[in-house]
Amino acid sequence: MKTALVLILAGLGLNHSAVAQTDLGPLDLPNAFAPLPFFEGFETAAGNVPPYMALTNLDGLTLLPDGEAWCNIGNRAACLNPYSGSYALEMGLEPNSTNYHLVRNAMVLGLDGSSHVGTFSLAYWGFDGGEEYNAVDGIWVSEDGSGWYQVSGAWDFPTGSWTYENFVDITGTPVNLQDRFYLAFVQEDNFPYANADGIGVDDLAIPARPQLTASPLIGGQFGLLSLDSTLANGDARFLMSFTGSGPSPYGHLTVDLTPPIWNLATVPTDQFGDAFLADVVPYGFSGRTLFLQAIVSDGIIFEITTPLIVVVQ
Ligand SMILES: [Ca+2]
Ligand SMILES: [Ca+2]
Ligand SMILES: [Ca+2]
Repeated sequence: MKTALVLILAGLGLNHSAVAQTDLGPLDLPNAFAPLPFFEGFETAAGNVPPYMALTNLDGLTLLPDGEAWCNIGNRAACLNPYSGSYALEMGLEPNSTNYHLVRNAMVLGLDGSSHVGTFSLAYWGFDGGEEYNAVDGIWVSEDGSGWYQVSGAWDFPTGSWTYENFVDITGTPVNLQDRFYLAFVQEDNFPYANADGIGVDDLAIPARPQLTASPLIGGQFGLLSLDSTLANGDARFLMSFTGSGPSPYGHLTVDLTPPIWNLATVPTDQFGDAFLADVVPYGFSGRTLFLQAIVSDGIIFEITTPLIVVVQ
C-alpha cells in the first residue's frame, strides 16, 4: 500500500514536469546576456547578429538545419517589411521559395534580469503573414535553453498587418527572471515569410513600453495625446522634438528624441495608469514633423513610452 502510494506520487511528479516543459528542438543559444531593461528594434544590430541573440533555421520534420528556413534580421537579405526603420525579425519559409514544406525558426535572446527593478512584461510589434497553429509557435522562457515554458501561445494577429502586443506577462513559470534566462520567439509553418505564412517581430521591449498614441493633429485645432501604462497614480511627462528620434540622454534615462527636447506638460496618471494631454496644436506647427515620447513614473519605476512620429496637418 505504502509502496503503491510512493509510486503514484512519483508518477504524478514525473507527469507534472513533462507537461510543464517542452523541448523545442535543437535551438542555437546565445553566449551573452543583455541586461534588462531591454529594447530591440534591430536597427543597432544593422544585420549583424549580436552576441546576446541566436537564430535557428530547421526543417520542421527532421529538425535538421534547413537552408530554406528563414530567420532573418537583415543578416540573410534586406528585410522586406520592418515595422520601424530598416530591420526587423522575419521568420518563415524563405521568401520566393516554392518548395513548400514545414520549417521551424527561432530567435533566442539571452537576458539578465538580476539587477532589474520594474515589471517583467513584454511588448512588441508582430506581423502575421497568414500563420496556422503549430504547437511550438509562440514565446517561451527557459533557464537552461532546453526546457522551455510557454508565456504566449499561437500567433493570431490579423493577417497582413503589424499589431502591437502590449503587456505580455512573461512571469508565472518556474523560470527565475531575476537572473540570467533565455527568451525565445518560435515560428513553424510551411509557406514563405509575408506570403501566406510567417511572423515578423520589431521593437520588442522588456518591460513593456506604455503605448503613446495621438488623435489627428491639425494646426489651430485641439489635439489629444494618450498613453496607456500600468503605473497608476503617478505622472507622465510628454516630450517633443522637432529634430529627430535620438537616442539621447534625458535625466538618467535615454529617450528616442533628438535635442532640443521640449517638455510639453506633466500630467497625472489615473488609477489605470493612463494619462491624456489635450491642447490646441499651434497653427504654426502645420506641415511640421513632431517626434513625441513620454516618461511615465510612479515615483519608483520610470518607463519610456513607445515613440511617435506625427506630421501635423
Ligand atoms: Ca526595426
Ligand atoms: Ca505556425
Ligand atoms: Ca501555412
